[in-house]
Amino acid sequence: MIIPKPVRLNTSPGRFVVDRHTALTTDPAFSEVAAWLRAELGPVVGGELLPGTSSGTITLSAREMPPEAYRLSTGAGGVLIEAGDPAGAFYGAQTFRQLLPPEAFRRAATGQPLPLPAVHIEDRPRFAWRGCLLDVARHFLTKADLLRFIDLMAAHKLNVLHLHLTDDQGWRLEIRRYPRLTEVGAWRRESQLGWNGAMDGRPHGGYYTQDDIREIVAHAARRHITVVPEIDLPGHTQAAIAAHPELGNLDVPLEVATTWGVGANVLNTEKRTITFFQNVMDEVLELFPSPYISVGGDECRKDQWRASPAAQRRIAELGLRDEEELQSWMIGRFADHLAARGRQLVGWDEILEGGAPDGAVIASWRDDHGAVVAAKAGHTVVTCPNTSTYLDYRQAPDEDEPVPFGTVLTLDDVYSFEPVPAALAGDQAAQHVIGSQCCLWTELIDSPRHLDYMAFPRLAAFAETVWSPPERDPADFRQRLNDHLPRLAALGVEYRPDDGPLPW
Ligand code: TNX
Repeated sequence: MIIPKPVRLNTSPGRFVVDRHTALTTDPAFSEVAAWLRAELGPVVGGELLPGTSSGTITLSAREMPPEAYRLSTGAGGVLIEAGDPAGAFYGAQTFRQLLPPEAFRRAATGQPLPLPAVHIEDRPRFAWRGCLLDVARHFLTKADLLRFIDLMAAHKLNVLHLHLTDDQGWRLEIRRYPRLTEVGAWRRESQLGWNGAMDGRPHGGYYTQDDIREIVAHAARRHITVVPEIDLPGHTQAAIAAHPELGNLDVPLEVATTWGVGANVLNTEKRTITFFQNVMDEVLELFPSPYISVGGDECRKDQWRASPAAQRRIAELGLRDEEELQSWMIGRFADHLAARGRQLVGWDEILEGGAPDGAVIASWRDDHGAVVAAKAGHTVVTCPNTSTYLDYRQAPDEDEPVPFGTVLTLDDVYSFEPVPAALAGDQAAQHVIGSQCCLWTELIDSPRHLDYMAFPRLAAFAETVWSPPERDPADFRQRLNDHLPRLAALGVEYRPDDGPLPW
């Protein structure tokens, strides 16, 4: 039936039918949820789901309940969704939609009545951070495709979109103060076909205007998704340096990167470079209301700093031990800047290496070590170990899968992921793990179709690891997935079939 699996679900005899006469009544607190439900279901059943109390009514009702929790009762008398906040009501509405036949997910105006079984469901999420990282830097995703992806996340009750906006191969966010970041940084000549492959011969680029971002953030907010922007630094910055050579360490001009891997080009540690990025951050903060802002901090190669007299002078002047501490000092400047504006810095686990600033949220991707160290040091932690959550890795060791990248990560691997590291089991520090995210890096994912194929159905399995209670039953999940795949198909998602790859 439902994915992610609800905490409690009881079925009883009887059913209800949503049709063009069905009414929808809401507590004023949930009027946005009601509007969403009307927009999704109205066209399918050929009605408007107007307020009223006809024989068949869907009711959204406010109760004292924990954040994001809901109760859903359906039966001959109608549908009752109870929640304590709009997020809970929204999740109740999402579950309600999954009780309907898959046709409920279509865009066609079939006008057909939609039956649903009688159930009683009580549900609430296990974790507060149920995320998905999307890399729009390596390959740009248009606004329309991004809005659609947000809808798909919401259908799986995910609530954080970690948007990786900048990298060596592209800068995807308009910054009014520094237009060259997108004029130059958003475009590249061509890129590698595979990891070490030939060039594809296709120029690539694109960026979001600030108006686009406002629309994306508002669309996500209506679906109870927080967009956490990432401006990755001091590594992964070649596109920015291509646009503004004064940010780099070399005197030679650079172009936006056209190859994959961990680049050698990193920001210099001049005061004006830090000011530059603080100014960038100020525009980011205006656009993204998220309490969390990521400055990346991953995979920063230190060779250029080792070779740079200016960086070495900076180390001496600050009394630092080495380049790791220099990176920490730099990250610290952004932590302070964000904290003074009421936001919390997010960084990858590498920022622990030279000491992470107090209050930093650690996104731990390499293995559990960083997560364990960070949690024990009192940091808030989001886990996303690549070996369990990287959906850019292929789903089977099959030559018909798309050009391989990383290791193999099957649907079962994702389903069996436990967000709290085993080394923290039973430890007080486990409380610092606020959730997890799956990650879609897009070096080799160059189209929305390819993104669908890599994301689904594994994202559905991931959603269950962060929403549902920790017990897992793979056979039960497979059965529910059989109900779920037709929903994805009705939504037009080109998911990977369970019995083998589509040939790519
Ligand atoms: C590592 S995860 C990266 C990304 C790559 C990814 C590919 C992380 C913080 N850095 O830059 O895209 O691997 O799977």
